[in-house]
Amino acid sequence: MAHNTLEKTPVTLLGLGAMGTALARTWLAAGHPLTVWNRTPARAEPLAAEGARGADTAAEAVAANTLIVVCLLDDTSVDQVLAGTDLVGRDLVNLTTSTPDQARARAEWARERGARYLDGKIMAVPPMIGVAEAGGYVFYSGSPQLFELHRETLAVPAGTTYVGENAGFAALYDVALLSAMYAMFAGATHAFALTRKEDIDPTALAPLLADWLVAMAPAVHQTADQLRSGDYTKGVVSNLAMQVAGTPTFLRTAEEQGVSPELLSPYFELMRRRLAEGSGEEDLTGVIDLLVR
Ligand code: FVH
Repeated sequence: MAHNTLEKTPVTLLGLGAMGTALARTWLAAGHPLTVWNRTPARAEPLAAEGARGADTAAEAVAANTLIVVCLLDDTSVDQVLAGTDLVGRDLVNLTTSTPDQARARAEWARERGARYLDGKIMAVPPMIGVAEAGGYVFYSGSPQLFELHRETLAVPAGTTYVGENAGFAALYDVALLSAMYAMFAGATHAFALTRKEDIDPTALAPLLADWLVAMAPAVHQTADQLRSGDYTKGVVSNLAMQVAGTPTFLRTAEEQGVSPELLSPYFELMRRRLAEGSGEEDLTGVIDLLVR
């Protein structure tokens, strides 16, 4: 289908790594006039052939449009790339991974340079970009007016989830979800290690693991309800005392299988500490209080 590019918001994109390139292709496919710049110019060439305008410098790319999207390696590279650019009157959308404090500092940095700022954190890998059914989305935080103004353009590569005016919140949600993901990967790593030396096909274990993790995931809703009410015994099915009593079985199985318990032990230790405080009738929720003290 032909697109009328005159109706589409022009976009400048700085950073054409795996993610930047995927983003660029979706805006081009949707008919947005696109200006691109990358430190290594060769990465812009295929996109130029697909209709993007390649800028020679980051400053030239920033001068070309009002909406500037940045997708670089880290906050330091954002500093380096934007250093020589004039951001006055620009709408800066930064999709680069950072900490919440870095995002808030970048918002203030942009404001001092006369730009409006929106922080974005991408909950997707490059193949999910532009594929609506893949479920990828981007957390946005910062100026609500800027989000509304550019919502349609920002929704082209992936879904949009606005999480508040505090510019650090997109990064906080991002790191919270990814931290949970790494803990899940750690659990799966331990499970595969336990069975590694046996005549057990990992491809037979994998679907069982995946189904079990999916079945257990809704437990986070009960955790959230307990945190909100402050009653960690509400709706408890398997209390802390029972779960701690089971931990020697896990540790002994690891030993029997010749597997290091180093991924499991820190969590078990926290469970034991919470139990020692007299919280045996609670859920695991009380461990959160041990962490934030
Ligand atoms: N790829 C992924 O799976 C994840 C998914 C979730 C979000 N992340 C974040 O997205 C940012 C960009 O990631 P990426 O996948 O595009 O990363 P790379 O392919 O490594 O490309 C990095 C780009 O950054 C440029 N760059 C790096 N350092 C500098 C610098 N000092 N000055 C200028 N540009 C710099 C690099 O340029 P070049 O190497 O091609 O010259 C690439 O354009 C990132 O925050 C992820 O955490 C992706």
